[in-house]
Amino acid sequence: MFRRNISQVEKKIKMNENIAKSVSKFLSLVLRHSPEKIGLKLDENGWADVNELIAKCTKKGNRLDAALLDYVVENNDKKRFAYNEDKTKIRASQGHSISVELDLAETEPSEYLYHGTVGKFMENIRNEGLKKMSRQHVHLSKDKETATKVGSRRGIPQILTVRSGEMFRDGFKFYLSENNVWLTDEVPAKYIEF
Ligand code: HQG
Repeated sequence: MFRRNISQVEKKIKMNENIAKSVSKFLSLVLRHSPEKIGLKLDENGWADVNELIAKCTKKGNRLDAALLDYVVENNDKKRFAYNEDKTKIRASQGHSISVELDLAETEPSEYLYHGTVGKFMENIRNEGLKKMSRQHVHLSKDKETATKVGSRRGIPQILTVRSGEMFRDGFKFYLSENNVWLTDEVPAKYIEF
């Protein structure tokens, strides 16, 4: 009896995790790439009005309320989303393909940062370095473990070491997103250890 209750609780937790994951995916879509999918407008700094977001997601069949949004913001594995101070607005902390001004302060990086990618991109990266591709920045990780996870999204991960300290001394700018992802405009191949 007791064991059955535990397994029901476990099932419920799993169900809630799945819901939170699908909300996170949907929020990534509308807050980073395609707000127009639900008729949402972001301001120039990437902020969406919380009430408008909830209403428009729900209207499009992705049921959302303030409590679920709070849960996702709080428990998201990468803390992808953040509220403003009075919680009337929300935005993605990084990863945009649409042009937004995140107003991040320039930050001095550690001597090395890491980038996780996959084999099929290596030849291009050797030739032309790391490019933003469809996003607003090149994304770098502070440790190899995180970079490995990033690379694994696409296949067998290949980890590149970026000489970020040297880049910074040479005048390249670095930014740290609110959820601790390092961002820069490009990484020329000469700063990459393959
Ligand atoms: C590759 C996730 C050919 C690059 C992650 C990557 C991250 C090149 C892909 C965030 C290239 C772009 C971003 C070049 C770079 N030629 N390929 N010159 N330069 N590439 O998804 O860094 O879970 O835009 O190696 O955790 O993989 O969504 O960038 O494989 O933080 O929150 O082109 O997305 O975060 O892919 O990932 P992406 P990324 P979330």
